Amino acid sequence: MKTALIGFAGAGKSELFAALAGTAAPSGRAMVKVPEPRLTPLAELYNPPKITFTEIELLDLPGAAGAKGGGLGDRVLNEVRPYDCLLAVLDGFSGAAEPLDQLQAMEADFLIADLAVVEKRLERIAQDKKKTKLLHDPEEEAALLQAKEHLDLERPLRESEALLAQPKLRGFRFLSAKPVLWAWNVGEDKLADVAVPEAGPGMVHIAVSARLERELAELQDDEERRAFMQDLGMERSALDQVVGGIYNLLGLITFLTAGEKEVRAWPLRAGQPAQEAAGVIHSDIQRGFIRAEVLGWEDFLACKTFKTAKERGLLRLEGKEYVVRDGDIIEFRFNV
Ligand SMILES: Nc1nc2c(ncn2[C@@H]2O[C@H](COP(=O)(O)OP(=O)(O)O)[C@@H](O)[C@H]2O)c(=O)[nH]1
Ligand SMILES: [Mg+2]
Repeated sequence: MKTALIGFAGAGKSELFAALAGTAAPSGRAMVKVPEPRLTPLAELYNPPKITFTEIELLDLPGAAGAKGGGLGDRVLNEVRPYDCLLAVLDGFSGAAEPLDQLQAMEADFLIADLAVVEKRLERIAQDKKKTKLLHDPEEEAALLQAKEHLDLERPLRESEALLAQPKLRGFRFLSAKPVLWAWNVGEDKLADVAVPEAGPGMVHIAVSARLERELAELQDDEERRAFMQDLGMERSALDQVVGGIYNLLGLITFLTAGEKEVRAWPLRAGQPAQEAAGVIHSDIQRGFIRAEVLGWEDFLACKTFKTAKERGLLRLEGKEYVVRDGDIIEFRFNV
């Protein structure tokens, strides 16, 4: 869940970063708590000393990152390469450049950078082939040629499920293969009536005002924040939209654990079985998995306590193949 901000200079990346990370965070890198309102009733029930949220690692490259009108630059592109997801900020407030032009310029930079990687590798393969057949991996070469064909058509790799699933391509960490959350940073007065494009394969669009969000993040009081949002007609905070977008793009759901010591939210890829969920907590729990005691979120809300849930037969015993659902409260039984 490592996410990097990207965009041309002055697009509002640092402003948005400050809004998401909380203004107290030093600029550059931050762990951002994923809002999880379902932890509140669980915390009220158990009153534990520890309430733990899932966190997203957020990177805002310091310094001049990409000149307006120019490209993003190799330094920026290389630094975001290890990240799972890109939060691409488009300047829609200053009027300096059309946000759609910025989006297309960034897409072009991703494609050109990926093509350069593919071509360099293919050249290397051609050289190796001349020297000795032993070094040659025909599957890798075929995969690279397919990727090249796709990129030559000016299509980002994230649009091809087959290429994304190709194990021989994974190690290259292609930029155009990364899921992108496009944040249209519009002027504070236009927030209410801006329309962003529909989501596409591997991409989601949100409208934010980084400036307003930063001011919002500075308010300590929840009530004050709610009033501020209501006054401005803001339905969801940038944090909620960004987190929602990232979870969407990465195909993540949340499961919960609850007890006297800690209540906690955990991320899991949708469709994963209980034994994988156990592994998110600890490899010992995964290895020694016996069964999972599961209470669905709606059932918890209806029962209020685990005792009542048990009496009503809603506390389920599930095996390792059980596919975890969003909001499941799980207690794992295991032996080590
Ligand atoms: N009016 C307005 N100004 C903004 C907004 N977002 C950023 N800015 C300003 O634009 C300038 C560049 O923003 P910054 O976050 O530093 O851009 P970065 O280069 O992408 O990190 C700063 O002076 C910000 O205060 C916005 O939503 N509205
Ligand atoms: Mg900046």
